Amino acid sequence: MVKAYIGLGSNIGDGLKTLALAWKEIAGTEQIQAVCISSPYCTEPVGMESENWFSNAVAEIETSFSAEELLGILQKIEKDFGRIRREGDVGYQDRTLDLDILLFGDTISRKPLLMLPHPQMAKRRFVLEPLAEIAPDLIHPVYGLTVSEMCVKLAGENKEARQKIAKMAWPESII
Ligand code: PH2
Ligand code: MG
Ligand code: MG
Repeated sequence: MVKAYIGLGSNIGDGLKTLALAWKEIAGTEQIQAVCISSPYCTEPVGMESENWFSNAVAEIETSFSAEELLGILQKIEKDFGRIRREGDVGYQDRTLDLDILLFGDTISRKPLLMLPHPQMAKRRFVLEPLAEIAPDLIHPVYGLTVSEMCVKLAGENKEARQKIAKMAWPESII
């Protein structure tokens, strides 16, 4: 079994509900054991022009799937939740559900379709803060820093560190 971390995001529709249902779907998949999910966060869009703020969270799982198999499972769930990818789309689009593999054990992969660890994670507050909530001492296999240290580093760094995010709570009715 490999420990993996998944970033969940949604900025169309009821994001909290979508993330909670997607987590149930992931947790109910054979060969995946759900460990935990962070609180949800309401986050300003980064790297795209959109009026729709995101709901984001990070989940920890253990799995006997390969990273490629896990990616296939997550892409199917995205599709089942109405994610539409149009040919010719440039840049990031609003989405009902985005599921990204952030870390897959200590795997380092530079395959264009599956870069691991996720190449943008060190710059994204909406990833690092929920990840720090559930795995503050986890060491990034490339940077050799803990997630807590990465949060501190990002805070001192660039304009994306000023991305607005607010920690929320899961409504009791949905988790
Ligand atoms: N995902 C992106 C691009 N920008 N911004 C926020 N706040 N949350 C996201 O999940 C997100 C984003 C590409 O996947
Ligand atoms: Mg993403
Ligand atoms: Mg994605």
